[in-house]
Amino acid sequence: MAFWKSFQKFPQDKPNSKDDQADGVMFDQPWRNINWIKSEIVEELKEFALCNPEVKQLRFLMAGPIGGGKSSFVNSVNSAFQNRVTNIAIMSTTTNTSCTTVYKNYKIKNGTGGTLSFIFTDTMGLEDGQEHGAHPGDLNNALHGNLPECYKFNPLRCLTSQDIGYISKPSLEEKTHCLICVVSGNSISQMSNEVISKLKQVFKEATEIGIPQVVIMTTIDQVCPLVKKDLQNVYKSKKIREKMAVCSDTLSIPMTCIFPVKNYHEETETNDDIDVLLLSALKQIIHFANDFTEEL
Ligand SMILES: Nc1nc2c(ncn2[C@@H]2O[C@H](COP(=O)(O)OP(=O)(O)O)[C@@H](O)[C@H]2O)c(=O)[nH]1
Ligand SMILES: [Mg+2]
Repeated sequence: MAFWKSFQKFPQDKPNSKDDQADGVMFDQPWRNINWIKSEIVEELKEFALCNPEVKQLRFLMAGPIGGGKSSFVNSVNSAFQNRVTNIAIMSTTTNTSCTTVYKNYKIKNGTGGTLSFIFTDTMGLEDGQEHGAHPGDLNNALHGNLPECYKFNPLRCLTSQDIGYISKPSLEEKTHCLICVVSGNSISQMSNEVISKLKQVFKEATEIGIPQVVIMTTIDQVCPLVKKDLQNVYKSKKIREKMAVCSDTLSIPMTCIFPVKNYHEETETNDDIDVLLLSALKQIIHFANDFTEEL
């Protein structure tokens, strides 16, 4: 059975109040529950116990179109734990040039001198054309744990078992435990068929080896002004839900595995609501990955 089929069915939309019906933009009640108390979720994540003794660190592979917000997501999660806006993964100032060209691991500090029990691996974005962006074969390599750290992506060809640096016998810790596809909610509808097809190849490979997959939908502040004004409106906003449905249809990923977030992009100080939404998504990712390692 596919890993997501065991999750609860999607709750029914609640009917709107009269005022909201007049606007037609908000559900009366949020359709997903979020505990907006940051300290509680931070504690939960810091104390999280991994179930497979051979895996001391969960590995999350970030993939997605160029400019989707992969590097910003890593930075934002790190910022949420440090209580200050950090910049460990280089972000681009535009959405059409790839800053990330090497395969790089990012550990997240716990804020008290140690690191948390997971690492993100950031990858080059997927682009149109065979001579641009990450080669889907290399993302498949990364899923299997075959890519060495600091590997420089070559859009024209992927690493093979004949090449120097190829990890032919990866340890359980070198393998990916969750695939995180990061897309911008604001531009998902304009994503080209070629990029969608490259992404689907990676999802297919992950499905074949049983690796859980999630979609992080970024830029929700740009999708809905009511969410920009108050992030706690995220699961009341019809626009956000519509964009999530577009992500679900486009990438063939169930809604239960799609998480809308706002990354830090212009702020100089952290904000509890931004952090809670990021950390709630992270919590699900950690659970999916941990469940996966139990069966390895
Ligand atoms: N408004 C807004 N901008 C974002 C968000 N996430 C990322 N960005 C911006 O989108 C651009 C691309 O982000 P980046 O993390 O470099 O994308 P990557 O290519 O997938 O690593 C940068 O200019 C970010 O500041 C978000 O949630 N909201
Ligand atoms: Mg990047």
